Amino acid sequence: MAEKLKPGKIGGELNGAGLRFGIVVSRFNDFITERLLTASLDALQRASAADGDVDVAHVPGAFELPLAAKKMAATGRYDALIAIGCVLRGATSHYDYVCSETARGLQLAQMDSGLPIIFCVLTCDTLEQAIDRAGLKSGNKGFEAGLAAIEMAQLSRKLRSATGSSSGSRKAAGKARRK
Ligand code: INI
Repeated sequence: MAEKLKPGKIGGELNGAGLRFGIVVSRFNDFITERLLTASLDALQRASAADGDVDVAHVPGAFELPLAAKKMAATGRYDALIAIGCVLRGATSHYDYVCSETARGLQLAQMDSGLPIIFCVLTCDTLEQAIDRAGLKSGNKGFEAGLAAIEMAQLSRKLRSATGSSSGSRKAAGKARRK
């Protein structure tokens, strides 16, 4: 019987040394968002990210996260970004607009820039649900976001160099021939 195919694995290891991270944090519901930020920084520090390689920018609310993330991405300074916010359901439909436009804007910024932007925006019905996700019963989503940022930054680096050594160089060779 033929041996099972063993595919090459491209993984992003959890080592933040030498990588640069930008974090954009919403001030709205800062009782929650500052706890998420602390946990994100903790994850980055435990994975050996250096002080000078992490920047934090604050914005008024979750709705402002996408533009700030897009501008941070455009600096070309970072290997990954983390967007931190907390939207709590109120009595009107405002919550739905803020949630959907924040998620849509962050995904657009990520896809337009090609830079990983980790979605650490809690969207909760109650303050209790948010507290549970910011360090209580359900762990801390900020810590998970820090780990996701490292993994995606590492994976992106590997995919960049994989592209450079195969299809990327083929594309470059094709362009050179056409000139
Ligand atoms: N912004 C939040 O980050 N969380 C919320 O729960 C929230 N609520 O409920 O209104 C919120 N609103 C503000 C919004 O993000 C913008 O800052 C504001 O509309 C100005 O553009």
